[in-house]
Amino acid sequence: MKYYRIETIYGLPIIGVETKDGVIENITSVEEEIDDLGNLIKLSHISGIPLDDLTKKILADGNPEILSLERIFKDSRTKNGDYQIDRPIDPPEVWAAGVTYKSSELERRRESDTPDIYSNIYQADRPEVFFKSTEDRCMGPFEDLGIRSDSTWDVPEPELAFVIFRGEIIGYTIGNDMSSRSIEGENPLYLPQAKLYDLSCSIGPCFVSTDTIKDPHNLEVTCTIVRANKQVFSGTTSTSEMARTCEEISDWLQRSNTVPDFTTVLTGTSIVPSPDFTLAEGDVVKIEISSIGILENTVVKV
Ligand code: DO4
Ligand code: MG
Repeated sequence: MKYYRIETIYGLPIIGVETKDGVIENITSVEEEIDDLGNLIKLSHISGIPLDDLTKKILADGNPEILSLERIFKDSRTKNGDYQIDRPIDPPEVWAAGVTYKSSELERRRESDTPDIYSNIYQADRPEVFFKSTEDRCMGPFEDLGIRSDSTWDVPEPELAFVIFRGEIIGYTIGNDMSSRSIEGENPLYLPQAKLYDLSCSIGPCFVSTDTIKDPHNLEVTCTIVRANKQVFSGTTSTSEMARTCEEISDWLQRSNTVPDFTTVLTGTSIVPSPDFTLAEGDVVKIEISSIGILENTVVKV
């Protein structure tokens, strides 16, 4: 099932569950204490009932309010109206894996004076895992995303993301690992500055449980960038091209490193715009992953 976190015009948070294409059932209208996805996930953990089964039971036992996803998206895009979509969860930490796809390795070799480090890590047992974002730098759907004022070459990185609870992967969302290629290309030791700055990450639009996505390694990923109403970039890939599994990344991340519940992990990109492309203020970046949805953000300078 797909879980959306929505804020109503009265400032009340609700959890909407997409039970049919475009149809949202408001689970909070049935159980008012379930106004946060974290509460529902904790309840599922305590009761031992799988998340989607518990959700179906709660919805079937009540009379949930029905909402339209199209309407919620329209309100959120215009930042006007009764419903504003939020990040599906508040991640206390966001981590990311890198060079998990061949194309990422090749593109980074091209931009770097030390290309071998990328080939080495692509082949090594230990993956590249880096700290990507804090909760306050991680944005939600339809919010602004940043490009650094001291960077000259900037790209979005469309990535499948997974969410960890009690050490286990419990579901998936979409992540945008915004990156400065000029800063990373100058020296790989600048990676934290290329990756972590104001508005440098987004997740959403929803959370999909592992009960629903049983195989995360066969999802289609598409990224489009629209500038002044004209599409200026489009790329497609599949998570089947990923050289590592989500479980493997999660295992390496958590070796001698306890991560808090709802830590979110981006799994790497394989869609890289050509070297003559850089993001500009006002660009709209849309990332679509099959079985999840579309994460849309607008670019601003920070
Ligand atoms: O090594 C730099 C970062 C790689 C990355 O973010 C990716 O491959 O997605
Ligand atoms: Mg990345």
